[in-house]
Amino acid sequence: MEQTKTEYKAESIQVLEGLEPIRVRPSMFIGDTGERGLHHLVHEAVDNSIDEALAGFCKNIKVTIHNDNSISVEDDGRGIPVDIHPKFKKPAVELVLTVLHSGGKFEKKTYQVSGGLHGVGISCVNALSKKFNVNVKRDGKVYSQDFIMGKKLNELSIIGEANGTGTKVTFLPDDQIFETVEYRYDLLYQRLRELAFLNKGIRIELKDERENKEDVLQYEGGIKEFVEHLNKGKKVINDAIYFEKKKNDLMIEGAFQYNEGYTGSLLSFVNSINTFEGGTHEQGFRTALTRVVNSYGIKYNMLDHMKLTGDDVKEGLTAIISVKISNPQFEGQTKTKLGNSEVKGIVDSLTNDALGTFFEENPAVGKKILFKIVSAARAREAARKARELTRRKGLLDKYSLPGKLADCQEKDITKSEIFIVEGDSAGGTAISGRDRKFQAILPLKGKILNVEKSRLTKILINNEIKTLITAIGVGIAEEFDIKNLRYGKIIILTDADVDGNHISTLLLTFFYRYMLDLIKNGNIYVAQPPLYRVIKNKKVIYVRDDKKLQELLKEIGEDAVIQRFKGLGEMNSDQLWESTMNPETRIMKKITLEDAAIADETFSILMGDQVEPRREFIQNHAKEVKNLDV
Ligand code: 0RA
Repeated sequence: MEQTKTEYKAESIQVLEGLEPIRVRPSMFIGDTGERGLHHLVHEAVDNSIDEALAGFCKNIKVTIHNDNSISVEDDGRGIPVDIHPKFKKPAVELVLTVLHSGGKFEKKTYQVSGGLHGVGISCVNALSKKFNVNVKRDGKVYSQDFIMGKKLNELSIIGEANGTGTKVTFLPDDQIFETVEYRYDLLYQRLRELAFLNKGIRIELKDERENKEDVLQYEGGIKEFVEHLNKGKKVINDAIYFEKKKNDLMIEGAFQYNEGYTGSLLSFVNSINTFEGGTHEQGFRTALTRVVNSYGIKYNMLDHMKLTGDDVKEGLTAIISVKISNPQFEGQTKTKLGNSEVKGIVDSLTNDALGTFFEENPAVGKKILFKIVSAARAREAARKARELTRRKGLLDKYSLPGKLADCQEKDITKSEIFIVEGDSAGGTAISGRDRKFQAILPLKGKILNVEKSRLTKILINNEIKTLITAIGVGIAEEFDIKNLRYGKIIILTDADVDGNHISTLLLTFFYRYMLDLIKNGNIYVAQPPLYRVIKNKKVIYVRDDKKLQELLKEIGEDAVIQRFKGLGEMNSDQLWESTMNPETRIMKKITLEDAAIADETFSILMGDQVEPRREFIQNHAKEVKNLDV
């Protein structure tokens, strides 16, 4: 007995050497092997250069997407050391690239980007690449070494003379590992711009050789410019306020600006990582800001015995806080919540000092901001009364489920789902196509209210929104309670065209602004209805977009019969079921906080009050939005 057990053990245990574990379980290191993971490789490489820049040795970073979807990341830092490591008898650069987590051993960096998602090291990029080359300029020489799937192909050698210093890595992601190996300019642009905002002065060049496109990202104003950028589509109340403070190991920068809108957004970062789930730094900032405006309001007799709450302060506020600390503890579902308890008090006191001083020195600005917050407080009181009235009339509770809702039989929310469908006719198709055991359908008429432009009082009288709130069951704003959720999956189903996109953006913005916990909890999905139905030899294949259609036709031949759906309305109920609703065969996009935040930003620009940013956005994205009809 004992004998068998031992034998079994010995045979089944594999010793994973070097970078092998990364190739065996890539998702453990880079999150997933889809588009997100693919782009993560670039971020991983860029983070190393950013660290070098934060240490004060590098100013320029260049990211290039080559024709074959390989990537180069080049910087003008000191260059990864090439001298022979005394213990391992190999050049340091080779160790950095072939040993997991070896980078930090050479030098203790102050604010190293290391944490939840990032910081797994450049060796990870090497392990997941079909080809990898490193080029180091140091001591007047150019050194080079190549790798394949994380294993060295040759020894480090000198290939020429160098002017200056720096590091360049070039890698081709392994198509055996990744589901897609095609890079998206817009995704890289988004993150690199964020990094450029967060690390003022650093110049990041992004270049796409596939289509001769390039951008230079450099912001001397740092997060102050970031806030101004986020407020671009909005009427602002004050010039962006910026502060920067240091205490012990912690450095904090904050920037904020009020606009005339009714929603607010606070973005927070720790060592350049977006802490979507918040944490102690956010708590410290909120507490301090609320305290400062309350005491300012009391001092200048502006409060009328009211107490301003965090929600009042947030209305119309666009704020960014960025902290850099040496030992971040990341928590939460997606490891994007800062846990360090000591940070709350430090950020609170630093923010308190900085803002207290600002408000005293700039009384005119202070008063303008106070007026805005006091009016938010009054509106909140009015909304509370309106909500109470609506509730007394029973309009938002489950006894008045909307007539349009085709409910399901299932009460267990781990099994039930609701489709929010654009338009009555598509709604009808979905009702006949669904499995009524666990699928509920709620047809919405046309576009829902733009929540960006209205206060809660007005939002609550809008019929489509009332219907939505009642059907989902969780309530809104202060009354939100996820315990009352009626369906585990809330699925947005709209046409696969620009109007449909617009409607899902409106819905996502609503969820982002008023039912954020549903997004955090992973309850929100976007269905992916097909644009084409292709039949070949009696086999039916549904295709989501033109690109996929071209790929498919290449594969199966041009002679297939192709049906194009102009909208959901053109599908019959069986087709809708098999292509979009059947859990066995459908593909859905699960919405993350990151998606929602991007939707929110795009939305502010597209739906905001000002014309100029909208025009600029449409020009910049002309290719992606060529059918846009706003
Ligand atoms: C360790 C030590 C030194 C530089 C670096 C790492 C370094 C790594 C990367 C990765 C991408 N770009 C980089 N630039 C620098 C400093 C060695 C010295 O003292 O010169």
